[in-house]
Amino acid sequence: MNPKSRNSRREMSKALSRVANASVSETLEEQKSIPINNLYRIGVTGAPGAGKSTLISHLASKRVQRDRKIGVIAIDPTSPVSKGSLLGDRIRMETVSDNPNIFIRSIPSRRAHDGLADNTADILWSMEDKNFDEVIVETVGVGQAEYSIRSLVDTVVLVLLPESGDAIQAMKAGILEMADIYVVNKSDLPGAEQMAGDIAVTAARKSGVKEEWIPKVIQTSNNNIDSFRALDEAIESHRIWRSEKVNRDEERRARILYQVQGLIGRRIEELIEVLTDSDLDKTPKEIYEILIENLSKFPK
Ligand SMILES: Nc1nc2c(ncn2[C@@H]2O[C@H](COP(=O)(O)OP(=O)(O)OP(=O)(O)O)[C@@H](O)[C@H]2O)c(=O)[nH]1
Ligand SMILES: [Mg+2]
Repeated sequence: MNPKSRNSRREMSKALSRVANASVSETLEEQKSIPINNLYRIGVTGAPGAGKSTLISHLASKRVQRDRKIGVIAIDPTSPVSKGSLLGDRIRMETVSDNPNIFIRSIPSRRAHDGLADNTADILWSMEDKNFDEVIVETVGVGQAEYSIRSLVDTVVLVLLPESGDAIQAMKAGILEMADIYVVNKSDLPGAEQMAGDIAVTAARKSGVKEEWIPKVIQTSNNNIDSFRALDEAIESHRIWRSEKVNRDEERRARILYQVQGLIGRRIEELIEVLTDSDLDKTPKEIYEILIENLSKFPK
């Protein structure tokens, strides 16, 4: 599929909707080959309002200049009341949405509470054969302790705000060991320089092991478009570093395990939804056995 034509964009959109709305059984039917993992995956995470979407629009326009086709998957919080997704409100990517080599799609987070959607792994899997070179995933703005994105992407970018106490919290939560690139965003606000310095010192100290990646710290601002070039370059160095250092087989196994755990979790949810009142009038052990029996019947 060539994302350049308008028609194929529509088809891509349809294909992704199909995966996004698929039952577990339908999803498994689609997944008949071992994942190839050719798509370079960038995850962008950080607190609500940190400027993730704005940053991604700048980043995507830098990445396409490297002659790559970019997919953007923005996970949108699903309102617990309406079960609908607050689509559109969070996406500040109008400036790049017309670029034929950038494809943007929102995905509702549904049942998940970890900043991803419960089918993110399947959606990324389905993007592998759609002629993209890279995908950028925006997580829901979560508390910083949530770090599931690490399991699914190659490069994790954590977006922080100056003077928000984010840096101190991040250090406490051990998050400085988990991101590859730290962005002090909105660096037009006071305190950015100081914060970037503090993080850089801590990050360098933590990755004392030789050959290990030393996380980069970048300051960006929407008011200074040029600042996103440094982010693009930091991502590129991490991509190259990984291509030499990371064991791809191990990584593929870890990802497929994560994906299958997600599928089993979703399947159990599906089975719970169809339990009847008379099932629920039984003992926990009996209900457990009903669930396990139904789980074992699947797939036919
Ligand atoms: N001062 C300043 N404001 C910014 C900057 N970047 C984004 N903003 C503003 O910050 C607000 C949030 O931006 P978004 O890009 O929607 O942030 P987000 O992290 O995607 O937000 P959620 O997806 O809702 O968690 C908007 O009002 C932006 O205009 C920046 O560099 N400096
Ligand atoms: Mg956003």
